[in-house]
Amino acid sequence: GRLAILGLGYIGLPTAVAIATRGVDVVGVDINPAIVAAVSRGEVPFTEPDLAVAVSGAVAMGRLTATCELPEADAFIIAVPTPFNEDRSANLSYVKAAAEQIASRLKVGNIVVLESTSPPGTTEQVCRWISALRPDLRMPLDGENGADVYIAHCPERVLPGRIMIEIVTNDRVVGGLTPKCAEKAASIYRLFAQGEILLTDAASAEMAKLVENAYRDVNLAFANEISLVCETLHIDAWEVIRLANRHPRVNILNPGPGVGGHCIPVDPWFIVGAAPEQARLIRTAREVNDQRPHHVAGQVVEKAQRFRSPKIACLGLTFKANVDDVRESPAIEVVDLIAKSLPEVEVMVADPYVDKLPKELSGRDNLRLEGAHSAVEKADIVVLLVEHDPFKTIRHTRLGGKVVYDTRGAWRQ
Ligand code: SAJ
Repeated sequence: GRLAILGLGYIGLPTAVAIATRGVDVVGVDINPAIVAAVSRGEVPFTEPDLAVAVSGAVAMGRLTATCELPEADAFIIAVPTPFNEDRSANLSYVKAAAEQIASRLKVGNIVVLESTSPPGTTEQVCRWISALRPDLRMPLDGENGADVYIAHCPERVLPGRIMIEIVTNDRVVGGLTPKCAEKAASIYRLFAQGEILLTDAASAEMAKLVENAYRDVNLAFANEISLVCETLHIDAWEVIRLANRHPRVNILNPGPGVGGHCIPVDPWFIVGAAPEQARLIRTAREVNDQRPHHVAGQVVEKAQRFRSPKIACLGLTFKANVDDVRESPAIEVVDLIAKSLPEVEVMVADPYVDKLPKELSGRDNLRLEGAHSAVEKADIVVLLVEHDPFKTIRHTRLGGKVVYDTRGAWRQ
């Protein structure tokens, strides 16, 4: 059989490899010719531990190919982005385009799986988009007299930095438009998933994924709020959290400069959008977390007032530790706010995973990239924004006599 995956990003490519290494012919499809060219050469256009070797192996074995043109296949997996619009509603244009491409290739017996994180009802919408273009096919929602194709939602839930492990070991939720659809889609995940496969309906699967990320967001907001409260009361939040976490049923996360990444700052809004009156806590958590970069930047600006012409070193730009992903990174927002508020001040940024200033920062001429050690050496104020492993050893040797603002608690003890 042949399986096509639409979208060769952080989810699509690892999934393609996982399935290809189980002896299935996998075609990866992407609208970006540069990504298609890279994958065809056996290369990965981004960094994720163990992915590169897996891709080059699957391509060398002839099991994984890449193209811009969707071919016919037995099963299709949609793994395209679902960003949000200005008004925070979900932008489903990539999903719609994928569904329409699939419609043009669909044959009786095919399976279509939506993996992209989506608002409740999107899997049904995918069915309607396909149905509109293919009135000749009986769709799963058409009633009891059997369907020609099977449509389901199976949300990805892998953690960046651990994708190659989690894609195999995580439990998977598979929600079908009908029970038969869920069964059919599950057969794909049984190929490579070692975790349990949990069958449900499509809307429950959609909602479960959103709830997972909203749960984490609310918990992060709680930690960030504790940090804010403690700061106001001149109490050490890290010490408080360390102590509270010794309670058997308390597990508070680490406060930080904000919540980034492509999922957690976005997905809770899909819940708020679906039930705005009811989702009050979820909305507030988003607002608390979105406020963090402003608060952190404000603290740095305040510390800078103590100096006549301070030099500031900001360590870390990515959205979290030990990854090279700068999407929705609170660290970038903090750096931008500092550089904007202090146009006369020299701001040095260091990140071992970033070799050129992200475009959001390229317009600020008081900003420059610098090696971590020399930035720290020259700086009066050192701000730790991301707890990359190489930064953890800096404190012992180089921080004496400087104003240090450790937003991650990585230099404590
Ligand atoms: N962060 C903190 N303090 C902490 C932990 C994290 O400030 O104690 C920050 C990180 O620095 C980062 C943000 O939170 O800015 C999110 O990082 P993360 O590691 O919690 O999550 P992601 O965005 O890498 O991946 C999440 C995961 N979801 C959950 O843990 C519920 C992952 O399983 C999902 O697959 C992924 O979102 C996704 O794609 O939806």
